[in-house]
Amino acid sequence: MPKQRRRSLRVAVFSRSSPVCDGSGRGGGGGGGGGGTGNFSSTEICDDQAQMAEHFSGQAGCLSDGKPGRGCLVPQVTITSDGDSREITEEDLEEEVNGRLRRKLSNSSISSNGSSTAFDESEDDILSDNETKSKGIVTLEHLGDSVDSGEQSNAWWKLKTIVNCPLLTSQRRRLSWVQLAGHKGSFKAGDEGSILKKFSENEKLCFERLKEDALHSFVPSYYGVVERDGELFLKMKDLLAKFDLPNVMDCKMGVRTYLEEELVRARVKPKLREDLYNKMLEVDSEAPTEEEKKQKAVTKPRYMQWRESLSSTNTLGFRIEGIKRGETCNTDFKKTQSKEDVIQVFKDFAEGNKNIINSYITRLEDIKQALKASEFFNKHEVIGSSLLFIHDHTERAEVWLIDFGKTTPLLDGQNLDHYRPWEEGNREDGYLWGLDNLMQTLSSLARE
Ligand code: I3P
Repeated sequence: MPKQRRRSLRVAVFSRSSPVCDGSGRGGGGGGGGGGTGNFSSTEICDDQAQMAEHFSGQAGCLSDGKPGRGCLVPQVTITSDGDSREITEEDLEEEVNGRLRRKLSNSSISSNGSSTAFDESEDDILSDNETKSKGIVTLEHLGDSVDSGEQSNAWWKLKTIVNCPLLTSQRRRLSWVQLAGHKGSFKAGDEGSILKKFSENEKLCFERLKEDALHSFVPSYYGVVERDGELFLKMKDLLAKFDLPNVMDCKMGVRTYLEEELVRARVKPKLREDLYNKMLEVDSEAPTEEEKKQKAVTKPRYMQWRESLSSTNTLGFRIEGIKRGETCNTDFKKTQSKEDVIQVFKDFAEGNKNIINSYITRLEDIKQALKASEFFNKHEVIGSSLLFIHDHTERAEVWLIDFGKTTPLLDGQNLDHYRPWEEGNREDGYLWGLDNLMQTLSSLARE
């Protein structure tokens, strides 16, 4: 590859100020939530590397009981033509990736197996660089001709503004995107029937492992790493491609949404985030503690825990992140916590259609069986991963497992049962407990 091109690839992949790379998340949120700094006050910081290594090796250390919560997600629209993409081989990756990526990649794999030695980085560097962030997304097929009014339809307006020339349906399908949840600018349109997701070494490894796993028919098909416009992407199946104006829901699974590593790092090298503090304030001006108000900042785990307690993550083991119905996106579920509220949201989403609800239940039963049989699932801490519900007016209904950017392997010989309550050090994620609750939610709807 010519030198010039190599250089631009590096810059594009790693530059935080790149127009594609600089998205750092979503907007602010709804209300409620408690104060309290949890375990992130300076007095509880473990600043000893050996202590941190102990945490990483799975031996319980400082226990965290901070308060969680939710912020709000802002739909993002990314419109790109398929452009000039090409497949990237392992050789290319080796060749292209200079010291910095090597450092990042090794951090990912080392930290994920619990023996990181990269102590010099702050909490946000764990699986959180732009190239490693991963979130639930939704792509939309068709825009329709009407323009909704109000804030939520802003994205559609932008989309329609850009797509103002006559297009074939297939082209429109490829160009029509909305991201319900996740980091800004994480996705691009791929070839027909595929999407490109910003490269994450961790997620790439998960997709590779999942290819041979019992779960493989419940995760989007993975087509490898591609380079587009100087950036690396994971190419995968567009799950919405075969639906007709689908309704889509993203449910983030598990009783927590941060890795144990993130907690440890927050203690070793806490990083105060003003953006997260502001998101917290938007939801509940009373949520920050006096100290946080003085600092005008919170640590990420504190924010994540607060967000989890505000939603149903802690109480049900899953939470609704966003819904697209018709042409309207709703990401304001930060305070949807009670079982009753969650049931109501599902009911609205499925428009009370029992066929759709029953199809979802059947699919979830299959997923549960596959999860139980899955070696991958048995040996990974599954954090921040979502179940994507999709149906359309034909009553076709599917559920898919997505988002493995923060799914990390356990140490050799370790495994999780995904039911046991989480205690720091046991790496349990409560995924199956959440799935059971989700299935009960749908079953109660089916019985209504
Ligand atoms: C975001 C959400 C994401 C998290 C992101 C948060 O909050 O918890 O899961 O990204 O962290 O800001 P919200 O949903 O309230 O907007 P990761 O899962 O990748 O850690 P970030 O701001 O560091 O991207």
